[in-house]
Amino acid sequence: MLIRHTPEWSIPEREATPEAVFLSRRAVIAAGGLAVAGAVVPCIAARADEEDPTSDLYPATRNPGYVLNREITPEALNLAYNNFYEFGSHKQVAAAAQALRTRPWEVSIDGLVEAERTIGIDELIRRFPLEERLYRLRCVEAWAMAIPWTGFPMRALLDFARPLGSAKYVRMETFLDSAMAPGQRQVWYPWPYVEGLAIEEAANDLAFLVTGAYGKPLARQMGAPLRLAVPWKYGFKSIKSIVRFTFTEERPKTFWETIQPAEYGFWANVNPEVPHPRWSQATEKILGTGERVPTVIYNGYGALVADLYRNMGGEKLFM
Ligand SMILES: Nc1nc2c(c(=O)[nH]1)N[C@H]1C(S)=C(S)[C@@H](COP(=O)(O)O)O[C@H]1N2
Ligand SMILES: [Mo]
Repeated sequence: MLIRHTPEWSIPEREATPEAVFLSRRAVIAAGGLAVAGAVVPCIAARADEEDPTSDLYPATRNPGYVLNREITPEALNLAYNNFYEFGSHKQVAAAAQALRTRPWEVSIDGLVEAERTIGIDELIRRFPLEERLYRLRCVEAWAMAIPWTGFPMRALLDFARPLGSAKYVRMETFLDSAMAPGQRQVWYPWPYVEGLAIEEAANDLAFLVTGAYGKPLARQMGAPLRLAVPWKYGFKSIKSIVRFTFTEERPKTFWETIQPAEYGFWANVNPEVPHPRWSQATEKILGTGERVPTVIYNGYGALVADLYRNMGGEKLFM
């Protein structure tokens, strides 16, 4: 029998649980109780940094083409509030995620490509010039952050992968290791986490493969050593800890689409006018500020991406 599982973000009282707990902790920090963030969070970051064989690449030069009209989310907040179901279906996964072993780490490129191959993460990262970009992140749960990512355009990976003309999509997969990631022992989830993009989306300037954030190698809880950032789409499209890129003719079935097809589609472009079946997407909470602001179509990136979807009537572009 298929167990119908409800994702954590669909629990109606979600506003009242982990986030409220977190934000009240923030209030403590703001009031001078720095011991909490000071003692715990930077240690987590420092550990990831020390062990990383690519630390010499950071900080990378900021690309001035990507600017924000909101403040960067404080790093400590970003390190302590994550969605990474491999380490738990709640936001406080940072400590558990330190079990993620990020070396050795191999990335496979397969499917409809000129030549399938596997490449070590350090060789992969060093192939491409890294740059910093300031991007928004809008979770489907209606909270938002703004993050200084470091990485390289996904188009550079496409050039390296040399997909065949018949490839229409790129499917991405997260690691699978339930000994390391306790969430993967929750067998009702369709592990490994899978996401996908149309080739044209992956080739868009905005699609970014992330190797770092806040001027250093990516923290484990943020999806080290390699994740996606597609800021015009809901956050669940931005898959973490990628081990595989597969080029396909058929549209891949994603993790959340497999779990709840009526609520989480393939395209998942941000749109304030298309509510989630169980809550509005009209506004979003900017984490760390207490502010709630109107959501913008394509999360404000329409000038760069709206053309991708011009002739796609009939597709559910916004779920
Ligand atoms: N492998 C994997 N990738 C994932 C997730 C996940 O649970 N597992 N969560 C997604 C969701 S819902 C969001 S909002 C973002 C959160 O990224 P952050 O924790 O760095 O803010 O990662 C996305 N990528
Ligand atoms: Mo999300």
